[in-house]
Amino acid sequence: MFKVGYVGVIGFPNSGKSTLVNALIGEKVSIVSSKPQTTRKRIKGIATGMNYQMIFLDAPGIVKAQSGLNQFIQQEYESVIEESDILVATLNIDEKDPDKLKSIVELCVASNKPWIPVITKKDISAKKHRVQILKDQLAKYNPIAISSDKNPEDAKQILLEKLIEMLPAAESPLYFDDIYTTQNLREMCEEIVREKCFHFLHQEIPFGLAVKVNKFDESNPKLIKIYADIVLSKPNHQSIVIGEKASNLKRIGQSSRIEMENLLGTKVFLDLHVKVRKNWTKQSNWMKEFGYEIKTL
Ligand SMILES: Nc1nc2c(ncn2[C@@H]2O[C@H](COP(=O)(O)OP(=O)(O)OP(=O)(O)O)[C@@H](O)[C@H]2O)c(=O)[nH]1
Ligand SMILES: [Mg+2]
Repeated sequence: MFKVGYVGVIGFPNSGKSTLVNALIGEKVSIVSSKPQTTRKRIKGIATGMNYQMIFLDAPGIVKAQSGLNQFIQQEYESVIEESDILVATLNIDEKDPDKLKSIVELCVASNKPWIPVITKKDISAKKHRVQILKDQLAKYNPIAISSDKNPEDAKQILLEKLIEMLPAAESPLYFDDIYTTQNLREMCEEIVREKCFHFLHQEIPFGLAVKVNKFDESNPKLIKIYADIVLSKPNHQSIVIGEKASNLKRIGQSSRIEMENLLGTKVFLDLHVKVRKNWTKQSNWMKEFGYEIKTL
């Protein structure tokens, strides 16, 4: 019997959702950073086996908001919960706030869907004692502890097997077995630049930052030319992103280009500019332009 289903990965910002999805799929489908709110739009990652296909929906971290970019993010993880057959809830052992644990359990129970709590970052040695505490607290939901960053093999296999058991039966897979994400190359390149911005910039800047690829020129298969903008919501962030003698922009560009070359398997020419669209995170037309469209009910 073949099995197919959507597995929504939910949790608070920075709890290790994207790292877990990448580890389960064995490919980098979703960008990762040490700063919260890295993922903004669900990322689809696909794992296909002999008798199953799992479509992981890597959701943005849980936030509450009435407007702007955070409202989009809230709608996004809420619809991931709605559209999933199974939920995986990530709970990181270094989370200090006990209410977060409670609220994620409540969210999963209220969804009426089968779900698995996954205790993440179990390799953080200073917090090792928290693994058992969380396991005890979640005992009735059969949690799995994992360190997706380090050596995930054992726990990853157990988690995959549990998920396969829970998948609904289906006639056939939804995607060809060599497809591991539904993102196109343009979107993946935008996300790569955004990840490098998270890496090289201060915490407060990336929230108001979007990346837009304006042109993706594949006419020369040996050198793909990519023209992209880093768009900021605050004018005073421009000089910080560019840096002294353009040092930050150069670092962001260089490491983005290397990763794009790996992804595309060819040389890349990357033309990167910094622009300001004041308060774009609060304006629906600009948000839509950058791919973050709020649904009106
Ligand atoms: N030590 C350790 N760090 C981890 C592990 N998993 C993730 N991290 C780190 O935790 C940080 C956040 O990881 P992400 O995967 O981006 O977390 P996320 O839940 O997707 O975050 P948002 O998209 O912002 O909601 C990164 O710095 C990761 O390297 C783990 O198993 N062990
Ligand atoms: Mg993420």
